[in-house]
Amino acid sequence: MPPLTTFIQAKIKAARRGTRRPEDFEDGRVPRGQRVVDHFPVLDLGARPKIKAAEWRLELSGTLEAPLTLTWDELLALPQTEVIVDIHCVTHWTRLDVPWVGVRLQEILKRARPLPEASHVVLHGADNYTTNLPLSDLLGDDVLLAHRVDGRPLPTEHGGPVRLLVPQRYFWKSAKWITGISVHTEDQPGFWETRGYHNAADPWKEERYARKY
Ligand SMILES: Nc1nc2c(c(=O)[nH]1)N[C@H]1C(S)=C(S)[C@@H](COP(=O)(O)O)O[C@H]1N2
Ligand SMILES: [Mo]
Repeated sequence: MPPLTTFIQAKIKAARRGTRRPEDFEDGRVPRGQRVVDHFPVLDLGARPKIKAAEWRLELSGTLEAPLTLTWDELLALPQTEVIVDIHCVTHWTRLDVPWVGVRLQEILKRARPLPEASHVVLHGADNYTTNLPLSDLLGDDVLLAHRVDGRPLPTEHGGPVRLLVPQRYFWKSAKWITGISVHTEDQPGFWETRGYHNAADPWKEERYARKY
């Protein structure tokens, strides 16, 4: 990988080549600095682990009263939720009205019972990717362990069989191939957060990078 500054600058330059449709931001629907795309870009570290649904496990560990491991069958047996949400990537693309199906993370957390001092989580992908969020960011009704998108099973390149979906944050917070959620009493910056990305990642505040590039 080239030095990070070069890498981020190249991404920003590429994104600026795109154009925005005025009608998308006039109604306040698209955050500043984003442009709407009609396709579904694939972005990751390149490993793309192939996980069979029957072999997928999600381990909830850390500051919990009832740590647990969830299987695919257990996930499907929980109440299923559909959300239609816009997703915003820090590399400046936005996809509108993306339909997802999955289980609300609050359902799982309810079972694992975070202890009173639990405040932050680290999301772990099977490719060793990590990203961090405050526990409170995961309690929204639109935060899913998603296993379907666009009316079909979540494809491997988008994090299938199961990924996290956190629509209220830039998309790097939505860990693909999710296999672990560790709950902590302190914040622990993840892969991109230790490499210059903003810790909080709210697209409506343009929290892209920890410093200006
Ligand atoms: N496990 C894992 N999750 C990941 C990543 C990754 O490299 N590994 N990349 C993140 C980034 S930077 C983005 S923009 C989105 C891209 O998701 P997509 O490929 O489905 O568009 O996944 C996020 N989740
Ligand atoms: Mo990203």
